[in-house]
Order: sequence, then structure tokens, then C-alpha cells
Amino acid sequence: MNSTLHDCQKLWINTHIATLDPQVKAPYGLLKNHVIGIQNGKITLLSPQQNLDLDYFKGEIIDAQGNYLTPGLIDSHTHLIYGGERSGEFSQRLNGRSYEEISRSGGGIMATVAATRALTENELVEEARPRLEALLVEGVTTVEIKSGYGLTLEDELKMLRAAKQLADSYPVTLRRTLLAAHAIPPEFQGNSNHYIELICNELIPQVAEERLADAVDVFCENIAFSSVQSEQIFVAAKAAGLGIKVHAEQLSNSHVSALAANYGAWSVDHLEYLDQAGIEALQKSGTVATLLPGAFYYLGETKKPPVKLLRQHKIPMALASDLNPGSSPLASLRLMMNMGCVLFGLTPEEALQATTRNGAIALGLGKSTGTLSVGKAADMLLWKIDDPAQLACQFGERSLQQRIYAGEMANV
Ligand code: DI6
Ligand code: FE
Repeated sequence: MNSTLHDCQKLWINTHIATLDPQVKAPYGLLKNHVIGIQNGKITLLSPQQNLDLDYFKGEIIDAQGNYLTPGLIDSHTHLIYGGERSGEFSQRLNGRSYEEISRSGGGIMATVAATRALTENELVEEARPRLEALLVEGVTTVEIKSGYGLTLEDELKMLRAAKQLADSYPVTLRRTLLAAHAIPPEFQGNSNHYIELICNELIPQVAEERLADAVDVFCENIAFSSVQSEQIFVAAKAAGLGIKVHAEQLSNSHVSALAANYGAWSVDHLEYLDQAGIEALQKSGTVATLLPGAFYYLGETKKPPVKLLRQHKIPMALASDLNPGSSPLASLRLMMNMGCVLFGLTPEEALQATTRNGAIALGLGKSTGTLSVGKAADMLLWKIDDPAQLACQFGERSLQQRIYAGEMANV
């Protein structure tokens, strides 16, 4: 018996494996006619099928019948815990009011803050359940959830705890991000620096101490926080040992991407107004550029992120849903892959990299998930397709046959 088979409890045979591993020099890191073996939730073997003598294998064999395996999908930017809904704003915007106008007149994020504060942790979990389930049935195996609709110490912690309670009831890896700097709370209007102090001096240390989040995020925008305030948050996050992410250059260029990159940010997200200097800073730091085509589409934006320049500078690009009630009420990562190609010009291969490998890096999980490589989590999807490009090209069909989480069959 081949010695490496000893390291496997289960094997998937008769499959083509889109590893997404950059070491595998083929489109999608494709290994045709390979076998993948797993043990204790991790990948332990990748081998051409013809090299293995399976007659003596004592574990479980799953016949993939010539179908394709990919890594589990990673939605690296969501706001899926919240109360209420904002379809009224949708109608207002269809009548010509802008997102910024609605926000400045007390709607927008503040409307969701009021609705979120009014709910208990358990109620938030129940409200969010259908949204998370929508992502999971499509093949998401790792999801990031942000706070940011509480904006008080207790309500931000309530959101982070709700995210954990929710994700604990599903086969999914959760990463949590503290986005207390999402909007200036009513209690601090005209006094946003005091709110930033509260975040830096109290909230971030407590969240780090109690391990309630993995990273910290800021909405740096004219209608939210300045780049100076963002930098204070980056300093505090770094001191607390948390990752850094930022909503950057979405509606204007505040040059915060370069600033965040200098602090070693995991990702900078949106980037419609990102310039050459920003791209060069990302290149130096290895920061992921996360593109959010759902918000671009839903807000009817016209300025597109500089995808050609990002590609030229070899910046890893991620795609995420940005699932939230105001600017992207779109619970589908497959739709984002399609939009990433149609609206932003990504290739289907880039779209799949963006929702697997690069999503993992954007969450500080590049070593443990995101590609099908020996040693990484056995989070895998089996698709009835003839070409991995179909995953970005098509939308709405049911080609996912098996959703495998940590080596276990985990269809949702
Ligand atoms: N992400 C956000 O946090 C804000 N925009 C975005 O793309 C808005 C969220 C909201 O309107 O509730
Ligand atoms: Fe967002």
C-alpha cells in the first residue's frame, strides 16, 4: 500500500481538482484525474489517480464521477448581522436621491443602527439566519461578519456575540471584524474624536482581551471617518494584535489605502477611487484589494476600481458580497463572481481566486484555507461542471453536488 494512503481516512476519486494553489502551474491550479485524501479535517494527499493502488485502502472512498473539486468559497466582507431593512431607501434612490443624501438626512446606516440596537442578541441571530444560509447553500465555507450597527460598547459586543452564536450552529468558519467606526453615533454628533477615543481606549482592548474579533475595520469616507481618525484606529488595532481592514476609496479618494497598507492591513475594500500611489503601497505590503461589485451595482456607481492596474502590479484581488441592508442587500457570492467579471473585467479564474485563496488572505487565513493543498483545511466543493469558468459565467443553476466542511459532508 502506498505509504501516503496511510495518512487518509477518506478519498475522493475520479475527480479533477481546481486547487487554486499558485504552485500548481496550470489555470485554476488544475490537477486532472487526481485523488484527494483527508484526515482529521485536513488535506493529507493529492496524487495522480494512476499512481495509487486503491485495492488495499481501508478508509472511505467517494466517487466524484468525473466532476470538479474546488476550495470552499470565502465571503471575506459582510455585514449580515443587523435589524430591520431599508427597501424604502431603495425606492427613494430610484426616484433620484443619492446614498449620501439619504445618509446625511439621518437614514442610511443610522436607520439600521436604531433597528439593531432595539434587538437582543438572540433576535439578531434569528434575523440573520436566512442571510447566512443563503451564502452557505451556494458553497461558502468561511465567512467574515462585521459589527458596526451598534455604535455603543454594549451594542457592538452584542453584534459580535450574535455573529458567533449564529455561525456556531452551522458548518462554517467565522471571522469577526469590529467595525465600531462605521458611522458617528447620534450621542457623539459633532464630537467624533471622542468616539474614536472610546473605540481605541476601551472597545478595541476589550474585544482583543475577550477574543471577540480577529480584525478591526473603519469606514473612511466623507460621510464617516477621516484618514487621520482611521490611522488612530489602525494604531490601536495593531497594538492589540488585531488585523486591519478598511472601507477605502469607495465614494472619494482619501488615500487611506496607502495608509492602511503601511500598517500591514490584511485588506482594503471597495477601491473605486484608488490611485497609482495607493496601488504601489499595496504592492509593498502584500495587502489584498477587495472589490465589492454588489455595492457598485446596487448604488448605480459609474467609477470602477482600477482592475487593470491592480492586475499589472500583481495585487491579490478578492471579491466579497458586502452583504448589508443599504448598499448591497445581495446574499450571493456567486453573483459577485459574475459581477466581478461583467462589471469590473475580472477573468473567471480571477473571480474564483478572489473568492477562495485571496479571500483567505484578506482574513489572515492564507496559511490554513483558501486552496486545496496538503496541510490546509478540507473545505471543498464538488461541482457538476465541465469547466471551472462556469462558476463565474453562470448564476442560479444548481451545480453544487457536495459541500464538504473540515472533511465532512456538510450540505446546508
Ligand atoms: N459597506 C458599508 O459598510 C457601507 N457601505 C459599504 O459598502 C454601508 C452600509 C449600509 O448602508 O448599511
Ligand atoms: Fe462594507
